[in-house]
Amino acid sequence: MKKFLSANEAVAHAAAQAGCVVASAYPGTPSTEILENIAKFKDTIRCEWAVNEKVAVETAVGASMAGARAITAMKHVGLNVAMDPLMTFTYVGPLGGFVLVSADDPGMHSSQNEQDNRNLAKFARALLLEPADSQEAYDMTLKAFELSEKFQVPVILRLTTRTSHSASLVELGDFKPAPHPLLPYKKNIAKNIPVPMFARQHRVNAQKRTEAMEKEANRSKFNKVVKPAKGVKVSAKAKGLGIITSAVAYQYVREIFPDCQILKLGWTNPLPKALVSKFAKSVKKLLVVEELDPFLEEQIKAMGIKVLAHKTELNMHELNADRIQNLRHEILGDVPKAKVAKPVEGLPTRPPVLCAGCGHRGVFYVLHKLGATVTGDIGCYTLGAFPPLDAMDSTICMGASIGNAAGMRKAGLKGRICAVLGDSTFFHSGITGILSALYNGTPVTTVVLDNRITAMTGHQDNPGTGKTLAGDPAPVTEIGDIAKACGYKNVVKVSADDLGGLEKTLSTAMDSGEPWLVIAYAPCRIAAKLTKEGLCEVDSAKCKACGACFKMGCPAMTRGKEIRPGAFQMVIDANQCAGCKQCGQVCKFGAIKRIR
Ligand SMILES: Cc1ncc(C[n+]2csc(CCOP(=O)(O)OP(=O)(O)O)c2C)c(N)n1
Ligand code: SF4
Ligand code: SF4
Ligand code: SF4
Repeated sequence: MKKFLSANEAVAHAAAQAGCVVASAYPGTPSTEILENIAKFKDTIRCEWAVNEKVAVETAVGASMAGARAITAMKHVGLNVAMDPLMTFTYVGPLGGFVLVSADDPGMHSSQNEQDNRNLAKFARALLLEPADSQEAYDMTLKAFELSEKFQVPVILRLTTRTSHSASLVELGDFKPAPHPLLPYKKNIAKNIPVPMFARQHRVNAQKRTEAMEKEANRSKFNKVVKPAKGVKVSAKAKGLGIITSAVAYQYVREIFPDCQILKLGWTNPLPKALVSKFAKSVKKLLVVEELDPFLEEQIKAMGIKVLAHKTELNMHELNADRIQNLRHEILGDVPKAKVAKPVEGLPTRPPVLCAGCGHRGVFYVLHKLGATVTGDIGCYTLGAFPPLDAMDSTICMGASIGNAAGMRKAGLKGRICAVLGDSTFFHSGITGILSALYNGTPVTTVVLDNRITAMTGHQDNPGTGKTLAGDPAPVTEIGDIAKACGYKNVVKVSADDLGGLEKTLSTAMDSGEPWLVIAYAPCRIAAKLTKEGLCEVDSAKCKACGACFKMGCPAMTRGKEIRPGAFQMVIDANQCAGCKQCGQVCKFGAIKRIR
């Protein structure tokens, strides 16, 4: 059976076919659809959104220890959160096959950095597979469970945005999803409790395991020499040039260097050194093309193999065929430089904005008005950093807002300071932050923008939504209850659409010299399907074109009539307005009315 699948979907199908029993993940672009598609096989795979990547990995580790095949998936930065269990599980080793999908984001389409997690796979002494398309994502995932059991090693499957999100035909074997039989669990403290006396032996075993894996990598069908296709004319300058490449970079190399010998690597840690040496000897000149860090190149050079140097910069941002053409232009000089299409001049730019009626908008409007230094976090609300809201000073990683605010306060920064994060981020890694601030007596005001969904990654459920990934009812965890249980005395819930209430609460909190937790509540308009809930209108007879409402930056607001030079009345686009009434609260002239 053939299906048109993205690599994320292909991984899900392969997990089902491999008889995976447990799947646990935390959403993050470009990995999110892996678990969402695994959930379609919920009759055979128990799948769940964990509250963060560390818990997701720990859940999969537990399942593997119990003898079940398990998979976990995350975006690249998620692996930073999960490194602690991984770094020790790699010593202990799986029983049931354990596969961790890391979806990296070269070019930072939707991330704060573009770290190359192949380095983390090597660091963790894990087995690393790098598919170049959906078929390989499928084949490698299937094989990954076997390899994990054979070598008792965590297997990391490294996808990237391009592979995760582009679709191609996948030949799926005929299969009926069925759980793989559990491998028998036996209590074994020497294996599963790495106190130093056991861990030292694990370390030695990990070394031996790496050597055994390398031998198999040299024979693996995922590492192969690809010769020019029949009938392809070899350019005189390309004769004798060999290229080592992996993952999606292979697709660009194949397109731009169709007349060269290619060593296409799919199993890249441990590096199949014998195969690399043999290939290097078979060619006159060797080039390495890979996306992001010189992960392969540095190891190949360390083997004493000469690799062609080039000025064309490749180890940063996402690769594409144009960049590889420029490389060929530099090295062989038999193709022109790629023409870079320029954007059409004069078109207005369209910066990303919070949706019309988004509850986050009012909070940032008020924080800006109060002149607060705002340590931000990761979610839709990061958009509060941009004009006209202009109300965020920092964003580092999920959960960092509270620690950042505490650090600023401890450093002696004067004035109002406020940490802002979303509900999913609070559950992910905010709880420890508020606890630490309270314990250390740091007067931090934390605002949780509680829209009851993990919005930015496409509206996934979380412990506050009352629903699991499978759609079953779940207990609703109240953020205020957590704060109170931590010992917070000042816990207040305000409507995020009530600008007056927000201003009063936030100024009191920030000026109090005490730790506060403020919950600004408004459901995400998109997730709760409230985009047509109401409608506001501007009375042009009353609008004085003062411009105050434009400072909210709602995309439903447009410029109307110019009644004085440079002064425009505001007009509300009825197709976009969600009727949140936030703008009406800033108009001193009473010109904005809710009409529905
Ligand atoms: C460690 C890590 N995991 C996952 C992500 C992907 N991600 C970005 S924002 C976000 C959560 C946003 O949800 P929430 O905090 O509720 O804010 P909202 O988008 O709903 O406003 C996630 C999971 C990430 N950036 N970092
Ligand atoms: S009421 Fe005002 S702020 Fe709210 S969506 Fe409509 S135009 Fe935007
Ligand atoms: S998706 Fe929801 S939380 Fe995100 S900007 Fe839109 S309304 Fe706000
Ligand atoms: S705040 Fe009121 S008066 Fe000023 S531009 Fe907006 S609608 Fe017109």
